[in-house]
Amino acid sequence: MSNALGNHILVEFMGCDPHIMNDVSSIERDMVGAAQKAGATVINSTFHHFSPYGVSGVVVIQESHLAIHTWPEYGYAAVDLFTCGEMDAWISFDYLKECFGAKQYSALEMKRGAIQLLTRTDFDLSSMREKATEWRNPEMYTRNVWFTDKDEDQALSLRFTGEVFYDVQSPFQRVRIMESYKYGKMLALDDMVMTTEKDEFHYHEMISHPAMFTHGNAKNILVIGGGDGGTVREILRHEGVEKVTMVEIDDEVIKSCKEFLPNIAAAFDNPKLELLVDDGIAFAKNAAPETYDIIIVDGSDPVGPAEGLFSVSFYQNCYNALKPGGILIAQGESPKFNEKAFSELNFTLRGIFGQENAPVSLFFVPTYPTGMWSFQYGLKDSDHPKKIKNVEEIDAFVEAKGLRYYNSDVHTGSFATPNFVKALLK
Ligand code: SPD
Repeated sequence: MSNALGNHILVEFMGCDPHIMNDVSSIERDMVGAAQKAGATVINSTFHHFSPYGVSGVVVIQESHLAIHTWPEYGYAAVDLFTCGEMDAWISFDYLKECFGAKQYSALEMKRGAIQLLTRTDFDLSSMREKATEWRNPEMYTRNVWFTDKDEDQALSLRFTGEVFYDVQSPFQRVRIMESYKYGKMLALDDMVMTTEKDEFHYHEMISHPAMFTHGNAKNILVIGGGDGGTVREILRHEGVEKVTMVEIDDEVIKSCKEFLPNIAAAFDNPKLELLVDDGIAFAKNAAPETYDIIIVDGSDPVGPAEGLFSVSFYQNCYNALKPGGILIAQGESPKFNEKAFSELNFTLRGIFGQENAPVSLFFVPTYPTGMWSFQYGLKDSDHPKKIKNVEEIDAFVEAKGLRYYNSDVHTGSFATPNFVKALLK
């Protein structure tokens, strides 16, 4: 009989593959695998990714727990293998060493709960038996793997199943399609949620229809970004549209969404669409003056390849490429999450289009940090989108197309500006 309740191995894994150390999904799989390899019964797993670097997680096993904290930038993982009973945690150690590609390692083994120091008091176990039987079923363990989109101070976390359908580092960004429990499959670029199966309609209906109905007769439309295809799908619902040119810089976004998010990437075969895999910033610079009725900038957040989509020169080029009466609409960030980017973009648009010609529309996306998001407009002598004349036409369209977010009330209401937003825009 052992003279201790448990055995604790404190492990230092060094020189590990930094990409693995930053990949919450594969770390969860490896930690659960390490437990199972050693014959443990897994009860549940909880893993979180921290932006930009690091993963923490625990696998609770009937024989105690396995825990990890990683520092990808140092290729380092601190791992605890705490076991009791007959389980040999060194089997888990060997398994993880291989999975993480650790070049160096050290381990400190210590006994926990020295019997000589403890006094035993037995409980009445009869009421606990049913629960204990459940725990013994290894197929029933719960996984808690969390994807977190965050800045330094706040975050949005989605629990995902751990399934990763697509994971490619393109020349521009890491493109992933993962599965979340609540919102279905999700496109993430680097560590930011772009769209999900279950709430994509909020964003895609609101980036498209308010501008289309404000204009009233848009025929030639330019979409910059929007590689998932949701924006062009909505624009092409309008029968009067003659041509949509879409310029997406990253082919991996298009490929991944065509394969795994076909309901969003649903209009790529439409003959009115010209799809260019190219730099949208350069495209706008070279565009012929007064060409487009509407320009839509469906870009990512202002880091990485989308940074230039927030610059003065880019919006000046868009202004030039719009016809008189044309409308620009841009992904405008959040007044509660990226206050600086939100207000700077509005300042830029007011400087180019005029003080009264850069209204902001607010809408709700449950899978973006804070949930409150915006589109920002540049009106080149067009009507103000708040003053809609075609309510019946809008509502008939909404009904016919089965829209789930946009309607004429939402159209007008989205241009109402809360006081704290007004203050940000001063
Ligand atoms: N933080 C998310 C910013 C929105 C980026 N665009 C989403 C693309 C959907 N077509």
